[in-house]
Formats: sequence, C-alpha cells, structure tokens
Amino acid sequence: MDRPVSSAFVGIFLGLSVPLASASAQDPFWLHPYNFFGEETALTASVNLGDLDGDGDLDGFAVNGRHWIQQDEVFLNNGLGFFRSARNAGPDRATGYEAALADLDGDGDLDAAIARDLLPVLLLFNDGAGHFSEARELGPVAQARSIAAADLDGDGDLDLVLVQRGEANRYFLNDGHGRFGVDIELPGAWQTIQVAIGDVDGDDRADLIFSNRGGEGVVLYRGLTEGGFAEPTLLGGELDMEIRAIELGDVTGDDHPDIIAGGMGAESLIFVNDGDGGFAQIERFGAEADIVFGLALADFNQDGMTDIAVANGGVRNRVYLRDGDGFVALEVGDEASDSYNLSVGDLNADGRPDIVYAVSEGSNYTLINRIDPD
Ligand SMILES: [Ca+2]
Ligand SMILES: [Ca+2]
Ligand SMILES: [Ca+2]
Ligand SMILES: [Ca+2]
Repeated sequence: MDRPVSSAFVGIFLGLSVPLASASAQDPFWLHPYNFFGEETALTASVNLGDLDGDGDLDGFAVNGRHWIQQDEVFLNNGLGFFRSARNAGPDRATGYEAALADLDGDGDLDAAIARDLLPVLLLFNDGAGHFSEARELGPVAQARSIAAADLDGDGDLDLVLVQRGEANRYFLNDGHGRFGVDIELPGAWQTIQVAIGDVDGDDRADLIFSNRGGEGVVLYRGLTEGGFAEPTLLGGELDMEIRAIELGDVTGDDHPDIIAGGMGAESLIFVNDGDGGFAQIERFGAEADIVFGLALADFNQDGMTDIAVANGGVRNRVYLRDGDGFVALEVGDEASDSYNLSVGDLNADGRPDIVYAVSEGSNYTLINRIDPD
C-alpha cells in the first residue's frame, strides 16, 4: 500500500519557509519544501536511485536504520522530480546501510541487494512495478556497511561486492538468475566502510577500491584477466587520515578514472590515474571542515568537467565544481542537515543531474539542479 510523503512535515515547514523561498530564486541547487521526504526518525543511511516502477523516472530506494532496526522504503517519483508517495521495501524491519540496485535475476527490472549490520545480505526481487516482496538472504552475518554490483567475471551478469567492516570483504558471483553460489573472501581485513568498482587499468576487468576507517587508508584490488583479483595494494602509503567515502571517476579530464577519497576533518584526496592504473600522484581538494560520509560525481554545470558533491556529517553539504586544475566550492542544501550519504541522478528529466541527500537524523531531501549550462 502506497502512502503520501510527509505532508505534516511539509505543512510545518511551509509555515517557516520565508528564508528558503527568498533564496530559492537564485540557488543553483533548489530546495523546495516538497523536496523533503522520509520520516525524521528513520535513521536513513543511504538513498539510491533507479527507475523502480518502470515508468521512466528515477525513484529512490532508502535503506533505513543503520545498526538500529527500521523499515526500508521505496519513494516514487511523480515525474516532476518530487518523491510524493512511499511504500515499504521488503517484508521486515531490519538494520541496514546500503542497497545495490541492479537487475540481479535478468528479468529486466532493478532488484535490490541490501547490506545490513549483523544480518546476512537481503536480496529483494522487483515485480517490475516497484514492489519488493520476494526476499532471499545471502552470505554470512557481519558488520556489512556497503554493497555494489558489477560484472566481476565478465560473463554478462551482475555480481556483488560486500563490505564487511573489521573482516575480509567478499564477493558473490551471479549465475544469471539471481543465485549467488560462489562466495569468495578477499585477502586482508580492514575497517572498511565503502567500495567503488571500475576498470582503472584498461584491461576490461573490474577493479575494486575500498576505503577504510581508522587511518587504514585506501586499498586497490586489481581484477585479473584469468579471473579473481591480485593481492591488495595500499594507495598513498600510510595516509594517517580517516577515510569513509570513496568514488571512482575521471576528474582530471584524461578519460582515465581517478580515485576520490573523502576527508573527515581534513582535505579530501584525488588519486590521479596515470593512464595505466598507477596512482602515485595525489591532489587535494575541499576543506578541512568537511566531514565526508559520501561522495558522488557528475558534471553539474555541463562544462565537460566532472564535479564532486559531498555529503557532510554535521556541517554544510558542498558541491565542488571542477575549474581548471582546482575547484569552486558551493554550499548547498539544508543548513541543519547531518548527511550520511548521497546519490546523483536527473530527477526531473531536464538533462541536469540532481542530488539526493540521505540524512540519518532528520528528513532526507533532494536538490534540483538549476545551473544553466555554460
Ligand atoms: Ca519511476
Ligand atoms: Ca530483476
Ligand atoms: Ca558476472
Ligand atoms: Ca563541471
């Protein structure tokens, strides 16, 4: 059963919205009262985007609870970029940090694999209309913090990489029908929080990059052409900084994916890809005030250069627009928010990438991109 989104909250907010309304005419990232969604008590850890009900617009899949027990939710886009109705995702309340949205069973719709704290992964299969009632568990009980889907073995179906804080991270190979009979532990164990996947060295094999808490740095596992992964490499040596967020994408403009690592009380890092998947050069960006829990990449101002949006815990969120060799910083979003993660996608189909912030102790919200192309 679908339910309307947060009308009580919006009503209260509208009564107090004078500063917002006056600022909104100029804001490059528009925060309308209808952009807030989800209960403030839901402890949302992440909201991922995908067309879940098959009507062509991007919907949100919110994983709620973190290491407490809450109900995950699907938020449906009304076609104009607003999440105005919600439904439960999955049959039960549980812990949870993140969902990978991918067609796991090969029937053409997006399914969800959810990383849950001290519970196995939950696989939820989409009926094609955005209902996730068929559930199956996968893997061991661990402090799962993140999960991502990619074709790791090159057989055309989407496999899963699971982050297990304090234990070996692992991956599961798909048989093409959403069954994951192969479960492999990667060597090494860290306080891993996030994973990014992509081909950094151009051999058409997916490589894995993990970010670790506690000053344990950033670790790269190269995918091997014969299958499996090489022994891990620690990037940048002993970095002596707290890193939770990791992303992969070409920021320097040479078409080779760079590795972006978020700083917490420190500037963030770009490990610059030398074109062969070497990362000896490190650039810094951002502010020492940033407390980066999440990173997302997009060309927000459509100038051909990739920009970086960060989700900050306890301080203002920021978007860093790439400008030559540096960045121009924009403060964005709700001043009061304490963001835990973010996603990027074109919510209102105007060609401009918008932002969704997941707020653990407050309402989630979207920001509609209104930057005119250069
Ligand atoms: Ca949709
Ligand atoms: Ca499917
Ligand atoms: Ca595969
Ligand atoms: Ca740009």
